[in-house]
Amino acid sequence: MLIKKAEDILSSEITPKSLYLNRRKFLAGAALAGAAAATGAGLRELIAPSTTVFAGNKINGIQKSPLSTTEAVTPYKDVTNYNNYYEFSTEKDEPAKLAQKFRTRPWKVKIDGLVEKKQELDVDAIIKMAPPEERIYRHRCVEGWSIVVPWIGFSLSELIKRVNPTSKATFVEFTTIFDPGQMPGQMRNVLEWPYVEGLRMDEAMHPLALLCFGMYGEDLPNQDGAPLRIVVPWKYGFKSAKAIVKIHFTDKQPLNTWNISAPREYGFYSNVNPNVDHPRWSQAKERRLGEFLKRPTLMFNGYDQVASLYSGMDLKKNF
Ligand SMILES: Nc1nc2c(c(=O)[nH]1)N[C@H]1C(S)=C(S)[C@@H](COP(=O)(O)O)O[C@H]1N2
Ligand SMILES: [Mo]
Repeated sequence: MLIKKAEDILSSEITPKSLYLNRRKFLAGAALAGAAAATGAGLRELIAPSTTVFAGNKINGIQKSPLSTTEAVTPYKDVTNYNNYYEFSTEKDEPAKLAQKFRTRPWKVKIDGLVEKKQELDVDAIIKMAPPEERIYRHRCVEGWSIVVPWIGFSLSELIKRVNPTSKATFVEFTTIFDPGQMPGQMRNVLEWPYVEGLRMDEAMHPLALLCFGMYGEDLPNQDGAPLRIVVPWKYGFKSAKAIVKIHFTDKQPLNTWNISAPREYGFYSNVNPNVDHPRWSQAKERRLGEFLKRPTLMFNGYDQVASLYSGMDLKKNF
């Protein structure tokens, strides 16, 4: 699982293997355990919120983000059983089953291109870079359905600012793992593999752009993009690449997978826009999973705070 479970801390750090620890660490551990016993609080609750601790598969110490919507959260079973994940299947009810045994550890993410600190990072090191937040976002698929999800992660900018892109880097490209042995969809040519997505640097640095590793208080389920994905709530869902293994900084606009597959239908920007129809259907309305009546789709999916990123741009041309 992600990082450490409370059980692991108890067994390997406080009791038997405490001998391996230096004295200070041992005393700190003993003090914690003592305080836990004294107050009747679980050890988990006493661990500082800045420490990400996954107890069982629950994520503790999560901060609630002010960037969350107050709309009703979509039921977990809908969000985890209705997925677009073409590496596994083009059917939305199949990734839940087909991704079950997908291996999400060990997992490395390569940082390269126009960046000072080129490196390969372990996903668990990435997760520990900044305190986890719960961000409840609307998510609108280009196909006309939407969900509201309590994602867990932190702003993508937290990672980007730690790796120092050079001043030439104007775009960021995200690449999904290529592993046809584990991902049956990659044995077929339904899309060009691996799945690639990209953002302009200012979009990637916007605080709403989320580097995501959990949801509903738990690890990200495999079908939702474990162990690490991007979530860009003001753009159509396909911009939010799952299971990423590479973050590449570049001075050229990345060719994103859906744009390669059908350039007239899927652009690079793909901002949610009720005024620009998909060539084959209207984008004016959406159906929230679990609801019967359609609701109007909002410009930028309701995230008006990103509008200034596109001032002066023709969003009909740059769809
Ligand atoms: N690697 C990868 N990422 C992907 C996709 C995909 O097929 N492969 N589908 C995209 C689309 S079209 C949508 S709508 C969202 C769905 O995310 P969810 O299943 O967590 O709701 O993932 C996006 N990210
Ligand atoms: Mo989508």
